[in-house]
Formats: sequence, C-alpha cells, structure tokens
Amino acid sequence: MGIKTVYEDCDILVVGGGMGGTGAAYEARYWGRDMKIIVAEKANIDRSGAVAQGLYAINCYMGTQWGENNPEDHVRYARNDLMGLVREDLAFDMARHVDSAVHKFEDWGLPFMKSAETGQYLREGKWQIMIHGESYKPIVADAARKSADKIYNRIMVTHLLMDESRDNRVGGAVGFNCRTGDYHVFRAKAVIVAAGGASHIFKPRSVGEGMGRTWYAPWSSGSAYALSIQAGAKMTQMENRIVLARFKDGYGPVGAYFLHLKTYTQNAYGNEYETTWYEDTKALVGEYIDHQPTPTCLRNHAFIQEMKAGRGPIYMVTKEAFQDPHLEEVGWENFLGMTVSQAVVWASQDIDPKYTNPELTTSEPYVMGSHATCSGAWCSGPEDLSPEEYFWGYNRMMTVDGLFGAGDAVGGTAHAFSSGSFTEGRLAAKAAVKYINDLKDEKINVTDKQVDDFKEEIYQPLDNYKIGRNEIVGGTVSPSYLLPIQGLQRLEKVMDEYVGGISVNYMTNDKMLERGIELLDIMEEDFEHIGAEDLHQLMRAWELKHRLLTSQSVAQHTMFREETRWPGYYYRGDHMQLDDDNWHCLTLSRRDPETREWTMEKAPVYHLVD
Ligand code: SFD
Ligand code: AMP
Repeated sequence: MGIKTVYEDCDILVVGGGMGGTGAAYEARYWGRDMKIIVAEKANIDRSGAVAQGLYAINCYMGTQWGENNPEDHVRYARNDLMGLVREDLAFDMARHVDSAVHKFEDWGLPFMKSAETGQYLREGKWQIMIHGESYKPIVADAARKSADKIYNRIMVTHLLMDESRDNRVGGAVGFNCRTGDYHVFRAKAVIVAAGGASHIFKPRSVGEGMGRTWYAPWSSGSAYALSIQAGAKMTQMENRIVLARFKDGYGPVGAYFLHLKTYTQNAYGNEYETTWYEDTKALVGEYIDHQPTPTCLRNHAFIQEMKAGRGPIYMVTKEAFQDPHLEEVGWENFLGMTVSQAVVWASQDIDPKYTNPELTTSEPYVMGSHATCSGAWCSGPEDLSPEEYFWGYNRMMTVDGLFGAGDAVGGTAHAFSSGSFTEGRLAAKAAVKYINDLKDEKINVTDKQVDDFKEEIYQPLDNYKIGRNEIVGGTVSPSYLLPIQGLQRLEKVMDEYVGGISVNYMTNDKMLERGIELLDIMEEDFEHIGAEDLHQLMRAWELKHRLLTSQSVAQHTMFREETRWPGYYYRGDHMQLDDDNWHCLTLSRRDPETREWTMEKAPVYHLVD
C-alpha cells in the first residue's frame, strides 16, 4: 500500500478534543510542564464534539462559594435521578472541582448571563446556569491548543496500541487522517480516551435526509467505548442508555423551557397526565416515584404510557410563557444558540410557540456517560474517597494500565454535562502525569508487527470497495461489500427491534436480546466486508465498527440486568419490576480481546453520601 506512515512519540496522548479532551490537554500541561502532550481529534477541535454548535446552559455548576450547593448535594441529586445507582466517589470528585472549571471558562471569555438581583450567574435551575454559548467550544479549544505540543485534527483513531513488554498496559493509539489518508501511529506512555458518547446506535426517529439530525451529535460514534473495549477495559452500566423528552423533529432540548421559562406539558386534550400514571409507576418501582425531583426516566415513563393510551400528542405549553417578551426571546435564543435546527423546524412548519404549543416526543436511546445516564468505562476513583473495589492507583484510570477516561467515556458519573466532562478531563490528566512520573525510565514497547497489522486492517474497506466495485455496473448494491450507510441502517434496525428502541416502545426481554445478540455477532462477520469509496467513507466504516462494538456491549449488559431499573429508558418485559434485592448494584463487563467472549459481573454500589 502506498500509504505514508507518520510516527509521533509522546508522554500523553489525548484521544478526542471535545469537552473532556480539552480539559485533559489543559491540565496535563499544568502538572506536566516538560511532558510531550498530543491531541488526536477526528474533526477540527474548534467545532468538534457534542458542543460544536454551542450551548445555552452549563448544566453542572455547584455555586459552592455563593452558598448555593455542596458537592454532596449533587451526588444525592445524580443518585436519585439514576434510581440509586452511580459511582458516588467519582460523582463527588467531579462535583468538588467543577466550579473552578466554570470560573476558568469565564476568565477565558465565555459570556455568562448574570442575575440582576445578585450579580451572580443567572440560574436556569438548581444546577444549571445560563450562558451565551456559541463561542463555548472555540474557547476551550483555545485553552487546549495553548497547552498541547500539537493538536492533530482530522485523525480518526481506530485502535489503541498495547505495550508488548508488560501485560495489560496501553502503548498509544493508531488512526488515519480523513483528508490525506496518512496512517498515524502515536506511541504514548499514557492515553486519555475522551472520544464522546454514541448516537445512531438505535434507529432514530428522523428519517431520510433528516437522519443528520438527532439530539446527541450524529458524529458521536461510540469510539470512547469501542476503543476501550477492544483494549480489554471493563465497562459499567452500558445498559443504562438514555431516552430524552425533546421537541418534535428538531430534537430541541427541554431544560431551559421547563426550568427557566416554567413551561409545562399536557396531553392532546389539555390535561396534565403525570399523576394519571402515579399508581402504575409505583407498582413498577415502589417509593422511587416519590423522590424529588422525579427521576428523568420516570417522567419519560408517564409520557410513553400516555402516548400508548392514545392521548397524544404531548404538548409543551409555551403560549403562556411566550407572552412575556423576555421569555419569548430566551425561548428562541436557546435554540438559535444550541440547536438551530429546532428553530428552523418551527419556522418551516409554521409553529410560533407564542400562538401554538409545540409537540414533544421521546427520543431514540443514546449511549453516553454525562447526562441523566452513566454508561462507560469502569475507572478508578480518587485515593482520598474511594473504597477498595473502586480504587487501583490512579484517578480515572480504566482497568488497563495507563489508559484513562473523561466525559462520556467514564461510567458512573451521571449529570456531569459539559462542565463536568471538562473537569473529568482535568482530573484524568493530573493522574496520568503522576502515572508517567511513577514509571520513571520504564519504556513502552510497541513492535512494528502490531503497527503493521493494524495498518492492514484499517485500510481494508478501501480495498473491499475497489475490488468489489468491478462486479456491478451501477448503483449501490453489491454482492461483495456493504456500504457504511447500509451497515448502519442494519445495525440500527437490530438494536431498535431487539434491544428496546422506539418501534417497540423501548421494550425487550431475554429472548429478544438473545436473538439480537446473535444478529449482532453475525453482523460483526459481515462488517469485515464493508466497502469504503473514499477516505470519508473509510471514516464512516470505522465509526460503524465502533458503533457495533458499543451496541454489543449495550445488548450484553441489558441481558445481564434482570430487572427494569429505569422504566422510560427501557423495559425488560420478562422482569418488569425494579428489584433492589438482587440488582441494587453496578454491572460490569469485559470482552476478551483474543476470544471476543464477554464476561459479566456485579459490582457493589457504595453510598458514600447519606
Ligand atoms: O441541555 C474522536 N450537552 C449539554 N451540556 C451542558 O452542560 N449544557 C447543555 O445545555 C447541554 N445540552 C446539550 C448537550 C449536548 C448536545 C449535543 C445538545 C445539547 C444538543 C452535553 C455535553 O455536550 C456533553 O456532556 C459533553 O460534550 C461530553 O463531553 P465529551 O468530551 O465526553 O464528548 P464530546 O464533547 O462530544 O467530545 C468527543 C470528541 O471526540 C472526538 N472523537 N477523535 C478521534 N478519534 C475518534 N475515533 C473519535 N471519535 C470521536 C469528537 O470529534 C469530539 O471532539 S442539553 O440538551 O443536555
Ligand atoms: P435537557 O435540556 O432536557 O437536556 O435538560 C437540561 C437540564 O435540565 C438537565 O440537568 C436536566 O436534568 C434538567 N431538566 C430537564 N427537564 C427537567 C424537568 N422537567 N425537571 C427537572 N429538571 C429537568
């Protein structure tokens, strides 16, 4: 193959320059003044990741110095919302550091809205503060750029390298440049994976040319999970996929509306419906329905039940709030700054929320670790907080030595959002510097064979296409290859129908999962035959492979947890009840990199906060 190979040897490699990755690059420089720090980013760091368009709120801010909230309060909040199950050590650790990250954003020029009464940050809700966030991502990218030795944009990282002189230790990563096609080999003493969560695992509600619109960013391809799983890292809570109430068709978020504009929902006949489902929900989850605030999944549950009862659409009542010109402006700006497509959808469908209450919908499930959900890698906590089972030397280090995570990559830390993900990057980087210092002169060993084998595997889809294309005279259907889009739709269909997506009202059971897992395994073989027409499609091919591995993990976890812990996210029809006697625990998986067999186990949930 006439492909150029570019080598880079460094101390710390950050994979993904989103919120976690930029935080990691910034903090790595603070503690590792003389270290070589490299960031490899799939897109362009200025506008990459879930925050690309900008945000209108920072959803995780304690305000401890203003006497607003303490870190313990946030642990209670996240635990309650996740039906009792979070990693309280990681959650507390993030919460005690998040305010300082937010203050830095302000120092770096991010415009914050301020309360006219107190002069402090304007609160949207108890945890959320409001920003003019169009410049959010360029601002944190700038901090990363000033800190790292080099940012490589347009590099799709496909695999992690392993150190061959010591078992279970990372040695760097490989990938390719989506524009030049060059093969990139990063040999690193420590790797921080911050490659974000996953959309397009389950079939989306959007169809056709609208497929590019989902709530979570369409380019979030589950790489954070796949890279870690391929390397043999343990994962946790991967069944805890998230479904969110969103404005219909544009997937506009609802937080600013519920919390700041004080809008509320009603069914097609103008009735409040959540209380209708109180007894039904209580029968499934017991006293969790009485917790305040009502957990996100249980709010979804009432929505889904009401739709199933034939009393949809569910509307957001905006007509009242929008009579106030200030709230009307906030309502529109919220989308113009964060989800432009929602404003466009309203304009195109003649919806002016001042005169028409817009419809809501429940989204397809996403896999992530930073919203009201906590899927991700099983990581060590900080030494001053974590019990034995949660601590193995370095904060945010996965079960592979030298491999760290941040943001969506890390399991157990729900409600971190953008600011908490950045904070986790900082925590991971500080620990990675310590890890490298402790290694002293020990070298990592990555052989040419390992590097060459990956090279062959990575570019194979280009060959599949080049050779197979000769067998057809036109069109896109080939006897010997699958295009990435065809593979993606096949994957989404299986996940949707068997693992609890929208078309089955989020319902699954052991038999459905068994069949779904079989089909995913067959797909793994089929995906050896993905054909990529060009470098852009080669990126799509690897995104697809990462999505498949993420999906397999989700399916295995969903099969393992024999209860319905989060009605409204998904239902196990064969175990409809929440079962605290047997399942008040975290789930762990590991896929053996050699045999590809999955092993599942339970891990204890320690309640470190009262
Ligand atoms: O309200 C590779 N989020 C919100 N957070 C807030 O704080 N406030 C809000 O208002 C938020 N809202 C919101 C949010 C997200 C979206 C899409 C919308 C609205 C429409 C959530 C946050 O954005 C989220 O929690 C963090 O961004 C998570 O951080 P992180 O670092 O885990 O993920 P990332 O930022 O997406 O970055 C990932 C990076 O990795 C790159 N990448 N690079 C190399 N190789 C590969 N194979 C790679 N795969 C991915 C990506 O390009 C990216 O740069 S509200 O609705 O919740
Ligand atoms: P969203 O815009 O739905 O992503 O939510 C943004 C923030 O507001 C998150 O912290 C949510 O948990 C919170 N939130 C959204 N809707 C509600 C609600 N109805 N009640 C309480 N909190 C909410």
